[in-house]
Amino acid sequence: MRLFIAIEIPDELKKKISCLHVDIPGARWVPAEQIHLTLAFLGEVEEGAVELLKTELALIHSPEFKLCFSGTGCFPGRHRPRVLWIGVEPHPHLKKLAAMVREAVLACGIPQEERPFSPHITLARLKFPASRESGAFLDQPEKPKFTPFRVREFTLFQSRLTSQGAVHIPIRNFTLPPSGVSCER
Ligand code: 2AM
Repeated sequence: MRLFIAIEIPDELKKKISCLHVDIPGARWVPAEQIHLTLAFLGEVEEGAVELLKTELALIHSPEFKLCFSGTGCFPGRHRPRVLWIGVEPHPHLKKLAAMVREAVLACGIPQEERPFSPHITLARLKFPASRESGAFLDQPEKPKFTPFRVREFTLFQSRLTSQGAVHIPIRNFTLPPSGVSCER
């Protein structure tokens, strides 16, 4: 099965984020219900390895934290935007969680990319080269603001590819232990 591990975004916030949608030629906007913060993408994993993966993920002991948003941006760069996103502040506990998830996945013999974790929430994937509209979206003088929220768990998802696009199915949630730490604002 095709798997990934992510932080779920509260429904209220998903709705607000999806209000950022504007008309950009060739853009596929992520539907509100699928908005998430990816911690690790696993790709195809044999069914037999999923139980071990759950066991490894359940061993993760990383404190809960407050997730704060930064401005919008794109991958790989302004000259050739393919993915539009909202940035997420790299709270040390978020970086620690992503590193521990990565270790757990590797411990199951599932390969992971070498590139460093760059926390973001994908808004849209672009089919065409840079357009006036994508430039205007990234240059909005009024940056979107979203209320931070406390991350108390992370989730193992299955991504089922269908003719209507991917369907994300939560397989299991993993709770993070409480912490009194909040983000600097
Ligand atoms: P991203 O949008 O946060 O970059 C579920 O499919 C998630 O896994 C996607 O939202 C995407 O995260 C990430 N993903 C999907 N396909 C991927 C791939 N081939 N390589 C790396 N990450 C991928």
